[in-house]
Parts: sequence; structure tokens; C-alpha cells
Amino acid sequence: MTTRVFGERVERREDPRLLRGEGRYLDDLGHDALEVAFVRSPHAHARVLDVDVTAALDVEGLVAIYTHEDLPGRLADPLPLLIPHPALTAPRTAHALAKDLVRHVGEPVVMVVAADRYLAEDAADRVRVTYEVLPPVVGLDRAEEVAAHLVQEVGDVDAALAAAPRTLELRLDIERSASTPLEGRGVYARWDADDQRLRVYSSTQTPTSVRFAVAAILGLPDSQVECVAPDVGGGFGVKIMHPWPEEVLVPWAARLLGREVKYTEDRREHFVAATHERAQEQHVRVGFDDDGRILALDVRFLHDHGAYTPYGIIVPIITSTQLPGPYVLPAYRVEFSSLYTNTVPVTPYRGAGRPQAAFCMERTVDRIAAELGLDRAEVRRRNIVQPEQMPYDLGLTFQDGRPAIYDSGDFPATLRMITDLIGWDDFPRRKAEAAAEGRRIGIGLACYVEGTGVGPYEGGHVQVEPNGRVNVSTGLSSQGQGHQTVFAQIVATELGVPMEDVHVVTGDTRRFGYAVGTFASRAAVMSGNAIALAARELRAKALRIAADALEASPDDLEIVEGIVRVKGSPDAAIPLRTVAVLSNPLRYSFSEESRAATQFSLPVRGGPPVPRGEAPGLEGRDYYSPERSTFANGMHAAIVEVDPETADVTILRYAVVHDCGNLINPMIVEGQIHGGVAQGVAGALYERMAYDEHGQLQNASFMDFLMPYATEVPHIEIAHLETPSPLNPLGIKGAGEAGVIPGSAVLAAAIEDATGVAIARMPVSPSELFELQGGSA
Ligand code: MCN
Repeated sequence: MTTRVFGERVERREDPRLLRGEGRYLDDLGHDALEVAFVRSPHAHARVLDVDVTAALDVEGLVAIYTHEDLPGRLADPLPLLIPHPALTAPRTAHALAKDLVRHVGEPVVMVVAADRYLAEDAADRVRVTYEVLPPVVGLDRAEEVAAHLVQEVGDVDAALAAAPRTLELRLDIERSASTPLEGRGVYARWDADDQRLRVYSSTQTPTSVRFAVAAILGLPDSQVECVAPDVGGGFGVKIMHPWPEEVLVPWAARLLGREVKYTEDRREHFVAATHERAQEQHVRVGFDDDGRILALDVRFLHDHGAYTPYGIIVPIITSTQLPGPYVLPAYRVEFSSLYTNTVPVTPYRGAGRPQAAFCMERTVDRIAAELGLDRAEVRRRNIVQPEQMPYDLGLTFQDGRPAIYDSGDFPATLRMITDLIGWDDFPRRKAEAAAEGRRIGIGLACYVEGTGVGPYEGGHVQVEPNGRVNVSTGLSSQGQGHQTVFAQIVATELGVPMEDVHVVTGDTRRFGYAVGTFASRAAVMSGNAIALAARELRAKALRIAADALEASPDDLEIVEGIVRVKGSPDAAIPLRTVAVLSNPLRYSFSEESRAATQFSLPVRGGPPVPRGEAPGLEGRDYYSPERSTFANGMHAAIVEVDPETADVTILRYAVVHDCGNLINPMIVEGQIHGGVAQGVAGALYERMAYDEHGQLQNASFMDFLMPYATEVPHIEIAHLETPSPLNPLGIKGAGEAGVIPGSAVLAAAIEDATGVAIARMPVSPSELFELQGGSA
């Protein structure tokens, strides 16, 4: 039993339950609920002329059919724009059910409620919608309608480019991909007529926001709506979007019908009705000197935003502000246009604009090295920010509207570590040996810096029960990151209690009402620090109450293994659970622990109802709100082999050096990196959303969309560097997205090194690589 567990490789406490199949995911709830099916647009762009439900009406078990005309009040308006921005001059959000236009395949048009999903689908099949099909816009080369346009410039780029001894122009594109969590979206709602409360369960990354959105749109007071995120089978970004049409329609129907109502998205729906990311066309001009030092970087990119902008322009803003990575750029201009297309809207997917940024920057640095015949690691070394330049101000405005300032990091050390780990200096010898055997192997290196832990705030509540149980809650939700373990580690360490006593609840507005959500690798920084502050508040209170009981000064007390004791004289001690009794003496006779408290000489019976000057209960609540984001960083290196005949790529080695400040749990961070690298490999070699010119997604199933199996994901070697963030009490930076960011950049570099073929677009399939090689091995 140990209490100083911060930084330890503690096994994830959520795993045994999930591995035994005891998880409670959305579809495990509400067995008796009515179920919903949607009639969705089969066209990418069309006018809805008529909806005829007559043929569906005699389906047995049908309960209700709703079209846009049935929606009352704010439910009939376009759904909210979550993150407005002055540069988003033409924002557009969808209606919960299409009003008169549909703008992508999969948009919901009619909602059917029936006794079960099969009957709901039967009825939905019989609904006849008449469309006037309009020409769709698919792909950035055909897109024209501008949603947003933004320029940021630091220094005089034109002058610096004109004066640069050398310049290069490149085009570096990334295709569309998506989060594709194993569990799709889902929502289940019930109206409690006795309590006059609406409970909404949603497979979401932002339950507090869902609560407020549902309340506002349905015209209910916040206090009548509660939202719970049960076990969530992955989110990877797609579940930060809210409210989804389904997320307001299902609670509305539940209240209207006075029945439990549930909707579970199927896989095809997830492909065509959730959200995607990544697609960008990026044009680069770079000026540099003969030593490979970058003098100016000018990037213009087009961002495919899909049909709507419900989540604002966060993704392209992140690309534009994270593009500089670890490098000193004396002059930098970035300009993007975000364009509408008739495809699924874009919202952040793990990495959120950063894989595109890393691909752009890292490929550019590789090209500079190639032009000058210099070693790629050496060109990086010459351009990276030095530790003594920290905090390093990019001069840009970050996604949170605050300045982008790197708070900590030692990039030269990271570079040394990654080149040592992968054996960079020795690789030319290995490559020559392989070549002698007719094998083509190549090595790549890619760096990133990642803004994490964005504000505005997160809160934590910690409470000790009279039986010694420590309850911890925070409002954001978990999708598999291991929060129940790491937050318990923080509290056990802060309070000095055994971790076994600490129980963590996330994502339940009944337990904690204020939160922002789980995205932007922010839970550890935001909720972790808020929970630590709450635990410190509780600890101070416990010491004050115990000091009274022990007739000591709070400064002379410590808490060890759940016992408050006088430092140096362990016999003068009182269990924390007893302090909890003293803090709320009304519970006095309810339990043995309570009765045991009488042995302490506090004036409880007949005295004041709670210790003088204290609120009842042994608890602490606090919030953490940073002045700005903290920046994690890392570097990846990979060695690949490309089959001379088939152009198939095998990853022989994959190494990661990662700096997320103080590690709460190295094992969990490594797990996060593994998952991220798997998605990075997927984005580099396998996954893409293949739309045809009509806006039909050609690979909307796991038969056709190539998600890698464990067999495609390499063994990953990881080393950590811990440069603590000076911005928060725990000195931590985020880790949840990092693994995915440099995937395309590092694998493109390694493939290029192996084949000699320039790689400027990802993902790259064996057949594309074969073509790039001129169709012959
Ligand atoms: N951690 C740590 N020490 C640090 C930093 C983090 O031990 N210095 C731990 C954290 O305590 C947490 C995990 O690493 O258990 C990730 O922490 P953090 O970086 O704060 O990221 P979040 O918890 O906010 O998770 C969000 C992030 C994002 S943005 C996506 S997308 C993503 C991801 O996490 N989606 C995931 N990881 C995922 N993992 C799973 N299994 N499922 C998802 O949907």
C-alpha cells in the first residue's frame, strides 16, 4: 500500500471491468426504450421537395414519425455554431432535421420512433422523400465557396524570401480521414415526470455542454436536465461535436412521448453522418541559406470543411499555428481558406490539424537537406529553438485566442535522444548492407510541438466519507484514456491516502456540473490540476480539524497512509475518516466510525454543529484555469522496407521520444502513444475517405476502409524526456494526441529515403507508390 503514486507505472484500474465485458456502453442501457431510425439523404446536394410518410404508418410498433415541420421553437432553427471566429465570415450549421436542403449524403431528414430498431428501420424504409438533385461540390479542386479566410504573419516574409540565397516551392497534401472509434455515437433519454427531469445519456466527450445545449434548445431550465457519459468506446475527437441532431431529437422525443427513447448509430451511419478531418492542400515557399538555416516560410493552404462549420475553424487554425514545430522561423506567413464541399463536415480528429502541419514542415526540412546534400538530422539541429530561448513566443494567436508561447522543452536533447534510439548515425551502413542484399530500406525523422491543455477551465471535487472512501469527481468525460487511474494517483499522492480508497467519477453532470470537455489533450493538465488543487484544499481543512482534535498546530501535521499524525510523534494520530466524522457531526451516531470519534476531545456533543469556522463535510472543490496553453513536444523516427516488386511498405522500427512534462503514469502515456502511432500509421499508409464525384463515400464500411490491425502496427520504442511545464502546479503537459501527429511525416521521409521517390501526398498505398516509381520496381 503506497500513497506516493504520482509518476508510478500503476496498472489501469478500469481495465479488469472492461476486459471482463462488464463495461456499460450506451447501447447496454435502456433495454426497454423505444428506438429511433433516421431517414438520411442519399444525395450529396439536393432540395427536399416532399416527404410522404403514408406508407410507413401501418408498420406495427410505430410510435411516431417526425419531419422538420414537426419541430417546435429553437429545435426548428439551425443547430448552434459552437466556436465562432471573426475570420469565419460565412458560418453554416445544419438543421436537426433537414429543412429544405440537404448538403451531404447521410444528413438526417426524417426521424422514426418505434418499439424497436428493426421496426423503426422498416418504417423508415417506407418513407418516401422526393428530392430535386443539385450538382454537388466534392474535393478541394472543385470547391469555391469560402467559409473562412485567415492570415497570420510574423516578420516580413516577402522581403525575407526575396533576400534568401535559396528558395524552394512545394505542394504537400493530406487526404480526408476520420476518428472511427469502435463505438459510434449514441444517445438515450428518459423524462422523469415525478422529478420533472430529463436525463440524457450520450456517448460524448462533452457531457456538460450536451446538457446545456439540450436545455437551451428544448427550452428547459438547466436544472431540469442532467447528462451522463457512460463508458465510451473511443471518441478520438468526433464525440466533441455537440449537440448532434440526434442528441437533441432523442431527448425531445423522450419528453414529448413520456417514454424512454434511444438511438444507436450503426457503422455506415458513422461514416456518412458523423464528422471527418485532415483534408488539406498545402502550398509552401521556403527561403534558406547555404547552411540550411530557414529564413522565411510562406504557407498557403486550402482546408476542406465539408458541408457545415458547427465547430468553427479550429482545425485550420491549429495547422497554421503549429506549423513552425520546434523551429526558429525568422519570418513566417500562413494563410488559409476554408472551403465548403458537399461532404461530411469537419471537426477535430486526434491531432486536429497537427498531422497536416507536421507533414508540411517536416517534408520541407527534408527537402532543404536534400537540396544542400546535408544530413536531415543536422538541418534540424541547426534550426531548432534552444532551451535558453524558452519561453519561446511564436508571435501567433493560438486556437484559444491566446498567444502561442512554448513554455518548456529541450529540443536539442530530444533530437539527440531520438537519433541515438533509432541508430541514426549508423543507418547509412545498414542501408548499404541491405542494398547489397537487394533490399530497400530507408529512415525518416519528424518533429512536432503540440499545444495541449487548452483552457478555459476545468474543476475538481474531492470528498472523504466517514468510512474513509475518497470520492473524486470532475466534469469532463473519459473515452479510454485511463482517467480513473491517473486522477486517483494524483489524489492519493496529494492527500496521502491509499489509492485503493480513491474512487473517481467523470462525465456525470449530477456529480460535477461545470466542465469544458475531453479534447485537445487537456484532461491531465486541466482536470488533473483542478483535482490536485481541490485535494490540497481538503488536506488543509483536514489538518485544521485534526489539529484541534490533537491539540497541535496544522503545520506540525502530516497525512500518511490515510492517518493524520503529528510529524515525529506518530502516536498522536487520527484517521482521516475520523476527521470526516468530525467535519460533519450530524452523522455522529450513524456508524461505528462515527461513534469511535467520541474518543477525541472535540466539543462535538452539545458543541457547535461543525468545527468552528468550517463548512460541514470533509471536501474540497477547486478550478484550474491557465493563462495559456502548455506545449508538449516530441520526435519520431522510423525505418521502413519497401518491397522492390510490390512497393509494399513494412515498418521495421518505430521510435518515439516524447516530452509531456512530469508524467503522472508513464505506462498510460505509453499506451496513449501506442494508440496515437497506430492512427498515425493508419493515416500514412491506409485510411482515407474515398468520395466519388457525386459525393458518395465509396468505402463506408470496415470491409473497405482500411483500418490497420495489430499486424500492421509496428513495435514502438519509447523514451521520455520530462521538462516540467512552469504554467501549472503539477508541471504537466498533455499526451493524448501526440502519437498520431508526425506519423505521415516520418513515414513519408522513410519511404522517400528507401525508394528515392518524392512523397508529397499522404496516405500512400502500395499501388500509388508503385505508380510513383514509374510503374516498375
Ligand atoms: N497523462 C499522464 N501524464 C502526463 C500527461 C498525460 O499520465 N504528463 C495521462 C493522462 O492522465 C491521461 C492520458 O495520459 O490518462 C491522456 O491525457 P491527456 O493528454 O490529458 O489527454 P486527455 O485525457 O484530455 O484525452 C484526450 C486525448 C484526445 S484529444 C484524443 S482525440 C484521444 C486521446 O486523448 N482520444 C482517445 N486518447 C484516447 N484514448 C482512447 N483510449 N480513446 C480515445 O478516444
